[in-house]
Amino acid sequence: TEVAPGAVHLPDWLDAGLRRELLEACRSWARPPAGLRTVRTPGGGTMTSRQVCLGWHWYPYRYARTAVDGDGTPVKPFPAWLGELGRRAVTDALSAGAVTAAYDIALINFYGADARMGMHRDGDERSDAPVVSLSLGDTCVFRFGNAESRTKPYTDVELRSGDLFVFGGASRLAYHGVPRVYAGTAPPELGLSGRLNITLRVSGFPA
Ligand code: MD5
Ligand code: FE
Repeated sequence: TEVAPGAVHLPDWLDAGLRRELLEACRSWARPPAGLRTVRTPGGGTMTSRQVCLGWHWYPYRYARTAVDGDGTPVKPFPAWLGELGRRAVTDALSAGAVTAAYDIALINFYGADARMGMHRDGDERSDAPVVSLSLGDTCVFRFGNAESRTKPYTDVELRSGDLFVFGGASRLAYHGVPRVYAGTAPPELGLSGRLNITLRVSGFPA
């Protein structure tokens, strides 16, 4: 389903094996060093999701090679298999033959029952390649807005465990957020309490 130009939602895209493998990988990435952390914004705010990065470490509002706002250790490497998954996601969501530069960043956010993400734009990368978003665990409301302001018009979409969302083209710099997570809605067989969102991005930075 195309939610906006360049924004494509493919529900239930991940197969059962990949869901389990991704969750297991997230559990290992979450461990120290350079593991899951709470992000503090310069204005004194605290993000309610907790985050771990691969490839490049995001902190408000730039990237580094070490967990500068965590334990200071080198960011974990971005695995090749995750990049291949990103390319397959783009091929499936956009017109066949869509090409994109190599994915080299993963930002993984863990949402407990009370976690939210305020309306924001992802503008710290130097590439206009589509962002690939994969969801596991609890269902959430994903609010997809416009490129001009944090306010209306926006479209609310429910993202469920196994869903793929690709944000490219005119949607790449749109405001978006997660106003609510539905606690206890994760498929029981996954064994995840809460929600995981994995975004794959192209940095456009010199290696
Ligand atoms: C989430 N994560 O559900 C969302 C899904 C984040 C974040 O927002 O920054 O980790 S990814 C949504 C996204 C990413 C890039 C562009 C656009 C949406 N967009 O153009 O709407 O936890
Ligand atoms: Fe975002």
